[in-house]
Amino acid sequence: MAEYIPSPTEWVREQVELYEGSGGTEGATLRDTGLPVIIVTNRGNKTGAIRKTPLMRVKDGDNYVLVGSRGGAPTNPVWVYNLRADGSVEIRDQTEVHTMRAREITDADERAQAWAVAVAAFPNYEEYQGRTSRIIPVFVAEPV
Ligand code: F42
Repeated sequence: MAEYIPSPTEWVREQVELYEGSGGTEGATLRDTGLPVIIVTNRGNKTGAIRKTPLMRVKDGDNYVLVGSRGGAPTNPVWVYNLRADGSVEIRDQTEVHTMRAREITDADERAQAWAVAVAAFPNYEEYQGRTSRIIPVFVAEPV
């Protein structure tokens, strides 16, 4: 079985530990916002190791929209490269775990629609896009 490598970022690592450790009954929101968070589990494209990334929960029908905002940082989060290489993911949404396939949205209309759903769920995404000159990558995870 592949090794699990926790995030090097302390608050992120702690959220994953609380969320996964409680089976999804604790740690499922972003700090004091009360807004729901999911945990995306996937493989690192260089290490092959298991990676777990908390993201805001953006539900679009049966799908989840994954936004590589990283707070508007100048570079993409590393998980974006992992998902571009291999879109197989497990998504934990509180106590439910779904096996899904993530693909990056490249079509402009599809991206605009998904972006609107994302901003409705987490308005800060708009501000994050304003902070960076990169186009924030957007993925959709669909049930397999
Ligand atoms: N980040 C977002 O981008 N969007 C969100 O909606 C979001 C919400 C959120 C909510 C709660 C929370 O606790 C965190 C949240 N974050 C959100 C932050 C998110 O969880 C990530 O921490 C952030 O996006 C940064 O992702 P990252 O993949 O760049 O993580 C870094 C810190 C990291 O783990 N780096 C590893 C390291 O060791 O430096 C590398 C991990 C990795 O995948 N390595 C690959 C491998 O093969 O294993 C190599 C990949 C390569 O190409 O180099």
